[in-house]
Amino acid sequence: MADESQPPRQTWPEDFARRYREKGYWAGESFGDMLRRLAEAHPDRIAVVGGETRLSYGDLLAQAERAAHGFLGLGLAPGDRVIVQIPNIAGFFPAVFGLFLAGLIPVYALPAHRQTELAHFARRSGAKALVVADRLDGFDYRPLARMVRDEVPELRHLVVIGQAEGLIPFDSLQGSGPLPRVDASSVAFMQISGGTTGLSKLIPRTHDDYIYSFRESAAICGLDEGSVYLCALPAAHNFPMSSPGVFGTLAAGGRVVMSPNPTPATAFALIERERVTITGLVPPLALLWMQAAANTPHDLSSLKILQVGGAKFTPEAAARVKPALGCTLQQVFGMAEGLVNYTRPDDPEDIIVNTQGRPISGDDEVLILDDSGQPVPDGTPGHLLTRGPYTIRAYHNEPAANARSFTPDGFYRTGDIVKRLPGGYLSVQGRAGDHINRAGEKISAEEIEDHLLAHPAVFDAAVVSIPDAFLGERSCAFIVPKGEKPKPVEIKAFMRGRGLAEFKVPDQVVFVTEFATTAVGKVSRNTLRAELRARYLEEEAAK
Ligand code: OOB
Repeated sequence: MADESQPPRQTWPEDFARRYREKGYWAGESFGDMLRRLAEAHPDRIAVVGGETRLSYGDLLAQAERAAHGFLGLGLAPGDRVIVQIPNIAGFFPAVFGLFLAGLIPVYALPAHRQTELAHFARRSGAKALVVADRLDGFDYRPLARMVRDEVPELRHLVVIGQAEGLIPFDSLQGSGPLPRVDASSVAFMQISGGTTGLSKLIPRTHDDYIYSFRESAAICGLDEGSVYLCALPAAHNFPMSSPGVFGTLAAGGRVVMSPNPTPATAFALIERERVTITGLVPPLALLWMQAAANTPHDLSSLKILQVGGAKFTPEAAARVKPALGCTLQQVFGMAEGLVNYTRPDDPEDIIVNTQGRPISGDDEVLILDDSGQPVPDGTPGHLLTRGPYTIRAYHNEPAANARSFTPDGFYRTGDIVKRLPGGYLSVQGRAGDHINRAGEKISAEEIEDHLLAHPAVFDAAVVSIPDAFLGERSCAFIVPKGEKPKPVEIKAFMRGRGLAEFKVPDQVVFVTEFATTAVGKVSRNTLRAELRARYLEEEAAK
């Protein structure tokens, strides 16, 4: 039985760790030490802009140190986990660097997550505290925080950035004196996996491995002190966090601008005002931006690189980025578990438009295998497996999932089907697992089916992805009712009532009288999902 009270551990075998250190990938610097170094080098330079708040590197360190003392003053001890659910505001940084400096381990939730997800993260991580911002877009995070604590009482401390209303105000955290020494080889934080099966898993990332990934990403993107990164996607997601994202920008001494939402109206004004040079989007947002750029009053000429990733960007759309926005496209194919691929800014147009890039590191090992586990020749699609200096070797406390997701010699089975092109560039062809990639948000079919089965009128349910012109994929729930059909809106309302992130509510509900069975009994869930999907698409095409 997994012991949730234990802190997460670094999972590379010692010989690999030694090699990654010898090669200089793992530099032995913690997040806290990185911030101390940056603040010393340029204390007055602006590091973070969010709303009307502008924090210099010096301000950021001072606020983070105060917070670190305050967190420890609550009775938290180095190694304890703290769930962080903070939207794109300047306050994200003093909070997470405060945790890093105290040796506490942030567990990053997305602003879209609700009670069911947060309670799951709290249980799985053994978290003792939760940090939220008071409100966002009319949603109040304080009652949500209280509900999660009622469900998981071990989550003792609820800290609020903004109006605390009886909870612990973030601004009240303070103290002084020495802070603990934090080992760079230890786990710095945990991120949430998109999850191909069941509930989200926790991904432990070390200071060493993560800092390597964003330092190198910043170099690939040519970031320097003049770079201004617009964080338009939720900062807690791996792409805007580290590819090179907010941390890569800070590591390069640049400036991070937090956009409260990714709409062209909000983002274009910020690009103009702050002279933004680089940003990252998921494909549907890139389409929206290209459309909006045609008649915007805003000056977008400072933007040099638009990164697009999280889901497949079609070559047709990719070819339009430069004409529409006047900047270079960078395709980004990555995963929170580690491996990130980029097209390079000086790659030929053909590579930029038609591939999802190549790995960050010369020590990223990439295997592309057929169904029987044999390597396929270049140009042939196969299963992508990977191992390397910033790809995890195990999820936190998930023995069964680890046995499925990692080979005995430590390769991560990504679930993606790719082909390798000359130069080591990868082209993503599809996916082997059953999740829905809805505009970059990953939804596990199994997780949604389990919730649907809890509805009293549902006899059986299968959730599949359906191609969608805007979202890339949308979710469709096929339901066999017990008797009378409930209304699709009722099913959706029921799912919302389950305390799930809104993006997990099925986009479409289709009732069927039964699911196919074979002579030997029920077909596998994967086959069933594939059949339902194929039949649906055939019927749509015939309309
Ligand atoms: C990023 O991370 P996750 O963990 O939300 O999702 C990873 C999965 C990949 O395994 C792949 O299935 C899909 O998202 N994906 C793409 C893609 N980028 C990610 N599929 C096709 N084309 C792409 N360009 O999504 C993520 C993490 C870091 C950087 C960028 C994306």
